[in-house]
Amino acid sequence: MGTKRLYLLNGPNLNLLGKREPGTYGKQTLEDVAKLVKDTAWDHGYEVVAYQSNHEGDLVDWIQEADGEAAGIIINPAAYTHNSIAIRDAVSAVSLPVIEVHISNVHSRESFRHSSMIAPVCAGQVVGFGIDGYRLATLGMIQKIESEGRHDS
Ligand code: DHK
Repeated sequence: MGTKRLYLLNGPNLNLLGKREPGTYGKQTLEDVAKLVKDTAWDHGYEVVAYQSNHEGDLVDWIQEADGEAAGIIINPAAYTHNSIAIRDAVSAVSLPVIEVHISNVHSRESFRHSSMIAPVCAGQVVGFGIDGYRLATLGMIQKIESEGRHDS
């Protein structure tokens, strides 16, 4: 059981949202993403802890930290999606639902983006809806938590 709190984790280069390849990732910033998730969660009585790092180990640490602190994790592992056994193992190690988000449609891009190391151990994946994917993931996560009775306060 977890509290009515979600962790929002974003991986490498997502601190550059808004200026990074706007044709692919849009013009909105990481602050906009955090606000969207926080507002969506708040409407359903959930709070959000949001972190971003360019370092794999930070993401592993926060996934571990979320166990006991949160009821679910929404993560965009960014480039680590495609190669991180460490993040996959961390997701497998915690007893929380995890939803993977990608802003772009990774399946219409280079072939190395088509596979995810993390998705097979996640509860679900949202891909290709721009930053609105984070809102959709938040709603899906809350629905899952509530229907499975995973929160305790
Ligand atoms: C973000 C990245 O930084 C890429 O490395 C992934 C993902 C796709 C996204 O669409 O959010 O391949």
